[in-house]
Order: sequence, then structure tokens, then C-alpha cells
Amino acid sequence: MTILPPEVAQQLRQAQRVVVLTGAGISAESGVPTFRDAQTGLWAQYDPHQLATPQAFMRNPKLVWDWYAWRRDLVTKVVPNPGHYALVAIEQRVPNFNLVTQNIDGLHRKAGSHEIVELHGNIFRVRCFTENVLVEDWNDLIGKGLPHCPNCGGFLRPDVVWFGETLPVEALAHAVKASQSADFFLVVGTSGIVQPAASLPFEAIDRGAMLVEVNPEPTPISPYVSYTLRGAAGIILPALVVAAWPDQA
Ligand code: BJW
Repeated sequence: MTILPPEVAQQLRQAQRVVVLTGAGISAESGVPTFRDAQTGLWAQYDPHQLATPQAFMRNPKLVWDWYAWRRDLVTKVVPNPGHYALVAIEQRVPNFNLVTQNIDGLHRKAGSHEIVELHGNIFRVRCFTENVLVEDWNDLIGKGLPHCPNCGGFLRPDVVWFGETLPVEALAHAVKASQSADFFLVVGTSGIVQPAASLPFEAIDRGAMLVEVNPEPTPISPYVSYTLRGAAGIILPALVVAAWPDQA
């Protein structure tokens, strides 16, 4: 059983500006596979170079579409878990809150979080591969082979960020600014190796924030954190909320 240091709960309760960075691990208990977990991660089964780069899409758009259609179907059927809901509770209790997620599954919004920055896009949106603009009502375009842009006829693609692509400029700028002014930074369920998201916790420590990691496994961020809470987000985060606000439990 993970012991929750009382200082962490106390600092969270007193924090004015909280930033949470989430990765695939927070959705694992909802049944969404992570990327890099040895047996169950997506990259244990699939090659990211064949599926998550613009070059892969140009080589074989159908393969990439089919893979994302399978994942979209999967995340449509799952529901948020206690970890997602605990972050909603934190948002409701602190003066200033930003949730920065690398996840594309939409589960934070489904849980009820509001201040969400999606760094790697969202699997339920598509954009034109050629013009790079979002396309609404794209479901009607599916069914006759690969969907094409109603404007230019180019291929549509999932609105997610692949390797080698830049992150949405506004979302990244917002995440960096929030991290730089955080006094409590929680990093949850990410392996902390994909840049630039993995640098955000360091923006926060550089300015004196308390950095707390929730993850069953050590990560490259672990040596720099003030506290590590080893365990599943769906157990640790609700316990942290109760410890920080026992009067509201
Ligand atoms: C639990 C749990 C439970 C399990 N509870 N926890 C600087 C240095 C070196 C390389 C680069 C660099 N800057 C940029 C790069 C290149 C590249 C990069 O970072 N490569 C690294 C792999 C080395 N970055 C990029 O290309 C980015 N673009 C960019 O920077 O543009 C400018 C540029 C380009 C090129 C060169 C230089 C500059 C774009 C990155 C896009 C990432 N895209 C993906 C796919 C998104 C769409 C999709 O989902 O299909 O995003 S890859 C994948 O990794 C996905 C994730 O969001 C991301 C992070 O993964 P995450 O969330 O951390 O998941 P896992 O599986 O890795 O970890 C899960 C964790 O959960 C584990 O720790 C578990 O222990 C834990 N866990 N159960 C709590 N119950």
C-alpha cells in the first residue's frame, strides 16, 4: 500500500495554481492500452514508424485509418475511472487549475474536467492532410473508402500529433505558461520520454513548484520530483483528494 505523505496533501490543499500533466497511464484502468508498457502497450504490438508518423500515413493511409478507427471504437466504449474523476474534484477545489493531457481519448472531458489542454490532439476530430484544417461532420464522409476533404479532395487524417510533427501552437504555449506559474505540479501516468510534453514538469520545478509523480513505475522524471506516489492513478488520486480535503469527503 502506498503511504501518502501528509505534506503532499497539505501542499495541494494550500496550492493556488495547480497543473496536472497526464499520459496514457491515467486511462489504463478504463481499459485503454498505454503505449510503452512492456506486455500491454500499443508499441509492444505495433510499430510506431508504420502508424504514427506523417510518412507512414503517406505510405499507407488505409492502414493508419484502420488503426485509428479501431482505437476510436475502443475509446468510445470505455468510461472514465476514479483517477479521471479525482482530477475533476481537484479542479473544483483549487483557485487555478490546468489539466494538460497527452491523451487523445477525450476521457477527461467525459469525466467533467473543464480546463483541459490537449497537447497531442483528439481522436474524435479529423483534419485535411493537405490543408491542415479541421473538418466537421466527417462521419458522413466515411463508408466509401478513405474519407476525402470536401474542400480540396485531399486525404482526411485524425487530428492527432504524430512523431516529427509540431504540437498545436496555442495549446503548447498555454501549457508552458501554466507550468511556469504553477505552485503544485502533478505528473500522472506518463513515461516522460516524449518531448516537448516531458519538459513541462521541469518548467515548473525551475520556478519552485512542488512536483509530485503518480506512476507505478519509475520514469526519467522520478529523480527530480519532490514526492513519488507509486501506484495506480485510480487508487492514488482519489486517496490524495480525500487526504487534502477530508472535510469534503
Ligand atoms: C500508469 C498506470 C496507472 C500504467 N496509473 N500510471 C528532444 C529529444 C529527443 C527527441 C525529440 C526531442 N524533441 C522532439 C523529439 C522527437 C519526438 C520525441 O519526443 N521522441 C522521443 C520518443 C524520444 N517528439 C516529437 O516528434 C513531437 N514533436 C515535436 O517535438 O515537434 C518538433 C520536433 C520534431 C522533431 C524533432 C525535434 C523537434 C511530437 C510527439 C507526438 C507524440 N505522439 C504520440 C501519438 C499521438 C497520437 C496517438 O495516440 O496515436 O503521443 S506517441 C505516444 O507517446 C502518444 C502519447 O501521448 C505519448 C506519450 O506517451 P505516454 O502518455 O507517456 O504513455 P506511455 O505508454 O509511454 O507511458 C504510460 C505510463 O503510464 C508508464 O510510465 C506506466 O508506468 C504508467 N502507468 N498504468 C498510473 N494505472
